[in-house]
Amino acid sequence: MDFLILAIIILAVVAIFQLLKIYELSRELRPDEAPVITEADSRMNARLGIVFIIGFFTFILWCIYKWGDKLLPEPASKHGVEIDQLWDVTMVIIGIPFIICNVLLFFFLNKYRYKKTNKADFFAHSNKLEAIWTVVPAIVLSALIIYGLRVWNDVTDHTSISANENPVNIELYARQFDWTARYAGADKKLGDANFQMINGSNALGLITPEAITDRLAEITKDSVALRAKLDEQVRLEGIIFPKKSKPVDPHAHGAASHDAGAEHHTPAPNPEAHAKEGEHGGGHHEDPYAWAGNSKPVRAIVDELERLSRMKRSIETFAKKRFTSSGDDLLVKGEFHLPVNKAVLFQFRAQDVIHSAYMPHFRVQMNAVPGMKTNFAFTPTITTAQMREKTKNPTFDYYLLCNKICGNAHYNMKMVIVVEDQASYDNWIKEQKTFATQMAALLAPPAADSTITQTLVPATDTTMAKAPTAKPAK
Ligand SMILES: [Cu+2]
Repeated sequence: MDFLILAIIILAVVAIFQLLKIYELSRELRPDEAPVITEADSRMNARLGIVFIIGFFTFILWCIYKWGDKLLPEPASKHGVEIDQLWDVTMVIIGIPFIICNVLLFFFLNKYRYKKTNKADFFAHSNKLEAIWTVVPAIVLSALIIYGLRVWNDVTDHTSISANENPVNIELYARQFDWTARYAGADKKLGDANFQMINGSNALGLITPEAITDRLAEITKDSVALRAKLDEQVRLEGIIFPKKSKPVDPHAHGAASHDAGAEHHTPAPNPEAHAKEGEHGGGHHEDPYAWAGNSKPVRAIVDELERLSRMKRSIETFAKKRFTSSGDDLLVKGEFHLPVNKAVLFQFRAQDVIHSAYMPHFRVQMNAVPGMKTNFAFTPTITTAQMREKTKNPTFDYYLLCNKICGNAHYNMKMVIVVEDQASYDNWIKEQKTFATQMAALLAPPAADSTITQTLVPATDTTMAKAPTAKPAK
């Protein structure tokens, strides 16, 4: 079969080669019919070129006339005016040469089109011309870039705003696929957060004493469940577990471990696990889990237990340090409010992938990147009500959108922004709930079920360091 296919391919190649040869031979027999461009063809092309460029510029002018002022309403923030000016100046400065160059291009296309009487001029080089068309654009573009950088520095200079204007502090937290707005609470500061704190009752990973207790209890609970799973797996696979070593807490050197100082970072699976000897090898093995042999399930559980253990230690470490509690911060979803004519300092964070906070009416866009904080400050100048009048659109709303394709429900990642006077804003903010109250409500146990609370907060936490108690199956 393979041979047949090979033979067919070879024959096909030979056939194509032969056909090409016949074609070449036959061409020599035909009279020479090389295409000749006539003066009429050339005139036609030149005139079509002129029709094209007139049509092109007419279309652009029509678009500007029709939609030029309808893409976005007037900028609703202080710096938005500057951004729009920068845009206009840039468009004029690059637009004029664009029009001149294209008009000339098509004009010369017509003027110097092919005519029998025309004779080409030989013109090799001119230093003067080279200098002019290098220096002039260099100066113009430098001016444009310096202007742009000045506007950008102005827009992103948050230090002066923080120092002088006592801004409203808001964090916009992005995750697939929604936004949460967090307002600085009574202490006027956005409290601390850490991704390791993220769980079902704390989507933003905020740090408060209660959240730390809750998270540690959760980790303990997860570890207990994993220990049980490990015991079961060890029993199923008939693995003999070394009696004296601590399998899942490699950082507890010295305390109970026999092989203090051994390297734990290189888990080279050892099929000849010293499990046969029934006790730990005494330090000459680099793999602390050699007893697990090649068992992938056991190693996976042990890895997960270690990860939880690391996370627990890390949380305990920052819990001991001084932190700004986020308990008083207000968490808002769906819609958030801003007072008009007051500086707002935004902080952006993301949980999973890069998102981008886009508030087009305020001419704001800033990436929200996992693992770092980004900032943007602006002062809204037109209330939602005023903008509804200006646009003659009674349903007009400002929006916060996600402007990075961040996943399949990206399109739905938005929040309404309401800009209003200070009094209305103050009333609204009074109604918002703090993170502490929201978390307490989430964690409140159902009245009848008291056992859950008991397992949530165990009295002691020795479970993570204890070795599995299972005996070998045989
Ligand atoms: Cu997004």
